[in-house]
Amino acid sequence: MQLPNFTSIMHRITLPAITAICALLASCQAPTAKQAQQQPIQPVIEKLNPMVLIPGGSFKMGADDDSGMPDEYPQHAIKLDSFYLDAHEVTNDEFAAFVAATGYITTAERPITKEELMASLPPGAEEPDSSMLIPGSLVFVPTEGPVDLRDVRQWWSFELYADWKHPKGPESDIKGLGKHPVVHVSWEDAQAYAKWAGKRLPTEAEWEYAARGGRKAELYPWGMEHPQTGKAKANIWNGHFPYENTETDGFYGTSPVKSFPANGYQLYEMSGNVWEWTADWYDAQSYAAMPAESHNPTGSNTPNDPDDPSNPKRVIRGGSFMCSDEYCRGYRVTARMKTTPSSGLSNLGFRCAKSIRK
Ligand SMILES: [Ca+2]
Ligand SMILES: [Ca+2]
Repeated sequence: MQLPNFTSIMHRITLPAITAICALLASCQAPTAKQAQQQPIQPVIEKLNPMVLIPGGSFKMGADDDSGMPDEYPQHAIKLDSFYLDAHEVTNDEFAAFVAATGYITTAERPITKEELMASLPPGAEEPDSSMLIPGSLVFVPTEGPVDLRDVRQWWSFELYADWKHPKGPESDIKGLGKHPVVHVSWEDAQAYAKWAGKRLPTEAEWEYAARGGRKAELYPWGMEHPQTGKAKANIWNGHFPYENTETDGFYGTSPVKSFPANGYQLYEMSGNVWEWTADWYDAQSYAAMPAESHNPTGSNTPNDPDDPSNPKRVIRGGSFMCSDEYCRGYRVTARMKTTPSSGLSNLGFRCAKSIRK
C-alpha cells in the first residue's frame, strides 16, 4: 500500500507561507556532535527527561518482509556506537523551560515579511497578499464522515496563530498539558532546543535502532502483536480515520508521555503519540545507496523526495495519534516519513540524543 504523500499536499495548501519559512531556514546549521558533547545537559532538562543509555551494536536497518514502503528497502547493516536518548518525547514543560531561558521564538510564531516571501518565490511572481504573512501552523481537524484518504487537505487546516503554546489555534492553550509532547515545532526549533539542552537530534539510524529496543526483526517496539490487538500499546488512531476515533487506547489527541509501556531500552512512545524529527535529510533512495555495512551513518547529503522534488525534507519517525492501518502505519519501527524542515504540525514533536564523550 502506498502511503499518501501528505507532506507534499500540505505543502501545496500552504505553499507561500511554508516556502518562505523554508528560505529562512537555509542558513540553519545543526550543532556538530563535538559541540553537543562539549555542552553539559541543562540541569532542569536532565531532571525532566532523564536520558537512557542505548548500548552500541549492529543491526539490520529497514524492512525485511513485504509490509514496508519502497523507501524501507533494502535492509542494510548498521553499526552504531553507544549513545544517549531522551526517555520520552520533549514535553511542553521542557520546551517552556527552554523558551524561558532563551526567549526563543518558534518558526510558527514568526511573522513573515513580504521581502522574505518574495525571495522564496520564482522571479516575476506577483507580490503576495498581506494575509499570507501571518504566522500559523497546521492543525488536525476531523471530518464529518468518510473522505478520500489521498487528499490530506480535508483534515489539515492552516490555523493562523497556532503554535506550541496554542496548539489548536489562538483560543487554545497548554494548561494541563505540561507532560504532553510539544508540537508545532519546526526542525529548526528542535535543533535550537537540542543545542540549548546540550543535546542533538538523533540520526535516523539511531532512532530506528533505539525504537527496536533490542529486538531484531520485529515490526513494533513491543514485538509482533498488532497495535490494535490486545492491551493498548501506543497512542494511535482507533476507528475510522479521520472521522471516528473510538479512543480505545484512552486518548483522542496527544497523551502525556510515559502513558504506554516502555520498550526494551526503557524508551517511551517510540511508536505513536507524535512523530519525531530526526537529524537526517530524507532521500527515498538512500537505503539502496548504502554500503554493505556503515558505521554511525548520518543519512544522505542529497535530499530526494520523488513525490515533491523541489522541497527538501527531513526524516520523521514513529507515527502519531493519527496513525491507523487504513491511513498510515507509521508506528512500525522501519516506517519512514518526511516533511519540510519548516513544517509545524499538531502531531509532530521530537526527542533528543547525545553522543558519549570519548
Ligand atoms: Ca489514540
Ligand atoms: Ca513518538
